[in-house]
Amino acid sequence: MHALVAVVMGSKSDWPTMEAAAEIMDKLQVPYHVEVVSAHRTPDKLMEFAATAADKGFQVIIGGAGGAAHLPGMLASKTRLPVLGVPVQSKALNGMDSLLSIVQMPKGIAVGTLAIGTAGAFNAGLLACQILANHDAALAERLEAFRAEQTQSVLDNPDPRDE
Ligand code: RP5
Repeated sequence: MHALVAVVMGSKSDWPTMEAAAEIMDKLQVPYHVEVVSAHRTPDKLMEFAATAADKGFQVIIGGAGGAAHLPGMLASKTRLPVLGVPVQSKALNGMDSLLSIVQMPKGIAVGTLAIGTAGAFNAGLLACQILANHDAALAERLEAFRAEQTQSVLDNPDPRDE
């Protein structure tokens, strides 16, 4: 099936974080594409990727990067597709640098910024599924089932001392 979501990241080193986005999309059966596209090291590739993403059939782009994390904003500047930004946790500043780089977009070009690290990556995948579910009833059902299962799991395990 054709990939509807593009998951791009600045470096291979971002994959241990970004695979959380793939995890939830696998669970919800949403086809995605994964690729390293660096704003700093491969700027021409970045521009080309973003400029052609909509024509390739992608509907959402997830961009993960750490440090001076220009990737999501630069992607957003060259595509009308919704871009979800994931701040990867950096070693020097624990991801605060990544977060502020991604979240502080000037007015006029939007990036939806998620939390730092794997929770943000997972939620970016989840949010991409929610966006797609507006026009996909079967996916909407799978999303409802995922949420019901999550709720039930919490209700079934109220004692915090249990494993
Ligand atoms: C960013 O620099 C990447 O997104 C990554 O989070 C960070 C470090 O990259 P590597 O030096 O590990 O390739 O561009």
